[in-house]
Amino acid sequence: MQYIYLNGEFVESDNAKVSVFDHGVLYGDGVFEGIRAYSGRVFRLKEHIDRIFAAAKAIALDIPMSKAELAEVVKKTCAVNNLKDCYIRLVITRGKGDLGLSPTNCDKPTVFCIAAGIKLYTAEQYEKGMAVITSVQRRNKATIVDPQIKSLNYLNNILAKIEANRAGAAEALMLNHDGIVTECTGDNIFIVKDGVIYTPPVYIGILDGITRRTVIEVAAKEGIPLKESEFTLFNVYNADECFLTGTAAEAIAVTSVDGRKIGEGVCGPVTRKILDAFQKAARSGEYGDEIIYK
Ligand code: PXG
Repeated sequence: MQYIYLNGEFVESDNAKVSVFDHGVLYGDGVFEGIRAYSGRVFRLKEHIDRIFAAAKAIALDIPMSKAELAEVVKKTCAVNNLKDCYIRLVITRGKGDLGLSPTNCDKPTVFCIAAGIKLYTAEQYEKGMAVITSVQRRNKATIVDPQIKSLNYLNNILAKIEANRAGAAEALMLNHDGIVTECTGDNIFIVKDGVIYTPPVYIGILDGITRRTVIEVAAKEGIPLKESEFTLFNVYNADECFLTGTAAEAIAVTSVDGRKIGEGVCGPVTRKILDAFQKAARSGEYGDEIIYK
């Protein structure tokens, strides 16, 4: 039996229901986090909690509990389900209201948390890497809905993902309105050229990914130079290596973009090193918030 945290209690998944009047459903009005636990520890929990509080602040949503209480919800959801390695989805919506856009009639936010088994990529998938296409969908401008807000409104990215699916590619790369590379639909992007790793800066309109932050730290520890700088598709096509990072994928090689082979067309040595170092760090407990199991 899977138990879901929903507004203060744990309920069986079949009974975990939100109202059709919830503004999360009606308008995509809310925020979420995708988190992972490794060996009974929630990876970078404090950063995920800080990020969801920052996103909520940006959309003027008051989370009805403290950061410590919300962190406890995440850990308890894992513990109640006896999950040690899992994927965690934490969602906070504006709550139940009426049919108008205005949230004034939404009395209290809906808070739920799901912990579920995670589908891992195989060693072969990591080795072979994946094909990516560039989407015609531009990434949201930071002046419209800032991509730093991990909001429930992901249509922009979903349209790009549909395009990737139709093209038989695993992911879609998105550009900003100036044609600068931003990120993929649910992952940040890195390229490697002449031994240097490059990744777009947050200000061009991307999610400040927690895996991305970890990769930046890991690269420093491994002595691999890394620069946050703007680049175009030209730089991606002509990179020696390209990889994506995200909570689900960790770090996975991109071996072709828009039909152009990247480097040797396999997971390159820098990507390999980053992935190994990332997985070691994630499982070391160094960044993990321990879950107490009863
Ligand atoms: N960019 C975007 C647009 C994302 O949504 C990332 C980058 C990577 O961020 P993190 O913090 O995970 O390194 C994301 C993350 C899901 C799901 O279930 C979505 C994400 C992560 C995990 C699961 O859809 N988005």
